[in-house]
Amino acid sequence: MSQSESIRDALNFEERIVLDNWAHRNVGVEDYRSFHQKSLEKFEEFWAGVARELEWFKDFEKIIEPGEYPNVYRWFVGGRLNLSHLCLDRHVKGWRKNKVAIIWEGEPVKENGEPQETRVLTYYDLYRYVNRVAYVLREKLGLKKGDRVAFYMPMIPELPILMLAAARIGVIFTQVFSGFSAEALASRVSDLGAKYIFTADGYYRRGRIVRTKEIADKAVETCPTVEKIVLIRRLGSTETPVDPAKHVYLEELLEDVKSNVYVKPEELESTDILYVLYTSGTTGKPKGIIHDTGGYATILHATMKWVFDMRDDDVYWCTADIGWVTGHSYIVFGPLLAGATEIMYEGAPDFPAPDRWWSIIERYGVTIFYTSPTAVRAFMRLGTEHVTKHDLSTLRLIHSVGEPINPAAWRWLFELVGGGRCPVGSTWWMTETGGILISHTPGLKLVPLKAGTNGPPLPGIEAEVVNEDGVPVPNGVKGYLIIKRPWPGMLGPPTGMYGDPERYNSVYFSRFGYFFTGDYAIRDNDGYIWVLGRSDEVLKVAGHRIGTYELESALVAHPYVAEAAVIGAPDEVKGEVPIAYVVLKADAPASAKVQEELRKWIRERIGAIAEPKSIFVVSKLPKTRSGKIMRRIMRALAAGTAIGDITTLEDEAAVEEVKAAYEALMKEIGGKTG
Ligand code: 6R9
Repeated sequence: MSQSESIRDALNFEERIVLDNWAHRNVGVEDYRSFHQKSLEKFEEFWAGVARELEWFKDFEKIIEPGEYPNVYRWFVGGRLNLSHLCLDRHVKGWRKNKVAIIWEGEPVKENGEPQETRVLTYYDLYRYVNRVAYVLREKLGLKKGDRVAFYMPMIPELPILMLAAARIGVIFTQVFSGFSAEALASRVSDLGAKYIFTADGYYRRGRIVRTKEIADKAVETCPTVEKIVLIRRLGSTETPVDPAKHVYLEELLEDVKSNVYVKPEELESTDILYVLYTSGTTGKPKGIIHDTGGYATILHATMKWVFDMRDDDVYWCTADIGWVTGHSYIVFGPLLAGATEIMYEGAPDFPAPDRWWSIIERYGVTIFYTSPTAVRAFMRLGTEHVTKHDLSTLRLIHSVGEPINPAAWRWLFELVGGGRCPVGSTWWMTETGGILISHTPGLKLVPLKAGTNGPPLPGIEAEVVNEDGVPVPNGVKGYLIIKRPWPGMLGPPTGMYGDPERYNSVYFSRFGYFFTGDYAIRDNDGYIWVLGRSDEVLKVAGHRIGTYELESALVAHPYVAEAAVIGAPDEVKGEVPIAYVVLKADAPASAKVQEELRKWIRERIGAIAEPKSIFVVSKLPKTRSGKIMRRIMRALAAGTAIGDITTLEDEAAVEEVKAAYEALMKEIGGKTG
């Protein structure tokens, strides 16, 4: 089998477009390879050079050194800096002072279809607002360096403002996605030991109001460390009941704070924690991924240049939610570090009409667009006219993120959205990596674009594809993606994972001795990486990361459920969707309502994004003789591929049952999963 055949095979691609005469191609793959090689040979100097392009209060003395625990590294040791200073003060000292930083658009529209609310914040506006909020945090809420807070915030400008205000005074924050349930919020708040939860009275999503305050109220019942809930008025309504013992409005705290108050940015150590972001793993509760200050700033600075080629006249739009790492890095800190003008949108992509996104691109003249394959596939179903009726000719660069991009989605972005002019990349990275590590680099003008690949590893990044034994596989062969050297932006000191250095090591380093991403990948003869998807029990549902283990734990916590197994099944739009098989307890009521009840339970325990597409009640799960649930078999059934060897199975009848349940559903709905 030729190399390209095996890649096609692995990715199930019928077609791959290789744009050899790409406009952004200045030099060939060979030149990139030697450039990349040099960056690795002079690894420390290379990263030091990138880091020194930022403004440091105090230069670092050491580029990298091992931390207290194995595989934890301290980057730019001795250096002092502050992200709030880099994103704001640095810009307002110069000509960017009155440059637009954020153009925000709320979801609700007027009768004529125009947005009801937009807010335009210049760098100076942001700077003033952040200083006032930082003052409130420090002087009125008594927060100081090293304290922890939680944000449970929707997509309104106060979220980046809170993040920058916390960063300004060295307060560690975690932002919890506003679609998560009270229970998911509570577990993150408790793990971090947050003193306050900041949330909005509510927000708009697809024409409905989501009352985040009510969810936060429920969450704090089990969070003893929380002193108060600080509310941000988004709905503007007076109907939100507040209890002065439990709640305070940020607005009120700001009332008597001078408009020109200045809070000096803390001179933080490069190794100080900026934030903790919780993400799903294969076992146990969500993991608190630590990001440091100096390394994180460096990877973001580098990737804004190399990957996004950010220029001062660009209008940049990343469509993610700030609740996920993409929003942290590429809505808040990355673009603001780069002094960009960016769009921030509150609501659903297709509300009130399927052209909302394309109308936003036209109305603000967006030039750089960062989005996800799931969103593209959802739009593809709605027809092309919603896109073509808008003038998208301002766009010059498009990237996607979150999951592998399929050829049809790539083509749609390239031809329809980008008009055949714009490079369309697929940037690979993870919550754990802090920033993009594998991508085309239009800003370096070094690599020819190849459709559908992630691209070569960025300069200074050493990635490898290995087999079970950690031995590199030949080009064109599927293996596991590992990152062989530490990189700036990696999980930060002191423990990599918040409060759990052992788990940090066992999850990422025990298998290969190097950082294991959890992904399958192929490297081609040009050295480009094609990430194929997760090799473990982590799902990417509509690009959102969800652990099957979290879902299973939630299901077995229900009084009716004895056992549960959750797998990912292929889905045309969302890429993957959870499917659950449950064995009920003997005394559980035999009722068709059980499924509905369990769905509701998942929504309450985790959030609507984790709701299984189907829940099957079976009498037993396929297990090995040692009692391990054979998810491989269940996945094969759901994907319609060969089941393979089942000789290790404890009871073959269980397979038949799972298969029958699945087929019955297929018959009922007539075709694809759903
Ligand atoms: C940024 C983000 C990480 C997982 C990662 C991989 C998948 C992300 C990808 C991609 C193929 C891309 N992934 N980008 N797969 N091509 N361009 O998504 O972080 O939520 O932590 O997920 O997402 O499987 O391991 P996170």
